[in-house]
Amino acid sequence: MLVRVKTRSDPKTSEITPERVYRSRREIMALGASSLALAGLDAFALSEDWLKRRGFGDGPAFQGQDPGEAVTPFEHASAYNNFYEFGTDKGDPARYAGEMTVDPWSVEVTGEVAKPGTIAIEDLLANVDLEERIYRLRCVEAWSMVIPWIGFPVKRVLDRFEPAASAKYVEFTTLHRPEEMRGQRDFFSSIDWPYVEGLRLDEANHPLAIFAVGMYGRVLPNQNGAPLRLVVPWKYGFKSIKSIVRIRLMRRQPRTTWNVMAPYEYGFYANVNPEVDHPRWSQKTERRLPSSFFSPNRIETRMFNGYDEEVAPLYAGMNLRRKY
Ligand SMILES: Nc1nc2c(c(=O)[nH]1)N[C@H]1C(S)=C(S)[C@@H](COP(=O)(O)O)O[C@H]1N2
Ligand SMILES: [Mo]
Repeated sequence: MLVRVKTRSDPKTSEITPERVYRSRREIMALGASSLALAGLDAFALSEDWLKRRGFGDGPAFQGQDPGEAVTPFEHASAYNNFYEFGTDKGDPARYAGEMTVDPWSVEVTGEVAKPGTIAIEDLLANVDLEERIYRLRCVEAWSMVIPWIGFPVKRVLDRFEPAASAKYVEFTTLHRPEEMRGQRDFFSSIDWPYVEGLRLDEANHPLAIFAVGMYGRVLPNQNGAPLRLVVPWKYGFKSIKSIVRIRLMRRQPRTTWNVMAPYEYGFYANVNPEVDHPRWSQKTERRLPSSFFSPNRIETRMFNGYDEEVAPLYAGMNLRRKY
């Protein structure tokens, strides 16, 4: 399928309009179903069928690292969300994220890399082995869930573009498409779109940091960040940026959305830490969802969200009260 091979003459992402990407997909489809089947391609890149062929898709398999805690029911994980691009109410993402087009989708990798480029998501995923990882997700708002993700280490993707020795940080950017994301059209929104997050390169390369393409044995629902989102389980949930379209390797620490908006409340590191309170509330405990007024299900928050054995070496010698 030569149409998929990237060449030096390919346009820069800045030149690719959504219509143009759409048209090239239509041209691929015009080749007909038989040639698609021969090439082993789906008309829709990240389908349930595609997941099945990768060994997933028949409901939760739970083959990953099991935290030994009850998995949050899918109905909660897919209905109680933070995705401000679709509104600030917890139910807004499930209500409105269906308005986002996730196919076709491509990701631009740029900055301090030997091989910058824009890659279609199906090509990005072509050679990666998917794994299930059952992780705790701790929101800075003091609620938490346990979610079985399907994904692969972030490092798998970064290495492919050959980060330069000068690369020390990674910046991730969410789709900016106000016509499909009503929160981005909201006149009263205080967020400077698009949503941006970032990690130190050694954090991004840590084996626990993954890109997720699915959860609960299915492809990611749009409200959970389809088709590709970051999951960094030892940090507050806002670091786990959704619906990523751009990855930039950088020399300096990137400016990230919440950190720029309220630096005293949201640090760049944002490691889960029960000893460092948010200025307006304690971080010592959390509500494990599902929870209700009558059974609040309040549990103690753990250092690095319980992943301290794995990730503490990343922060050896750092003052985590100052670098919160
Ligand atoms: N682009 C984008 N990514 C985002 C957010 C957002 O508003 N926009 N919210 C973050 C926050 S605060 C949390 S807690 C998690 C929630 O992920 P979930 O809805 O899959 O549980 O997504 C994070 N990623
Ligand atoms: Mo969050």
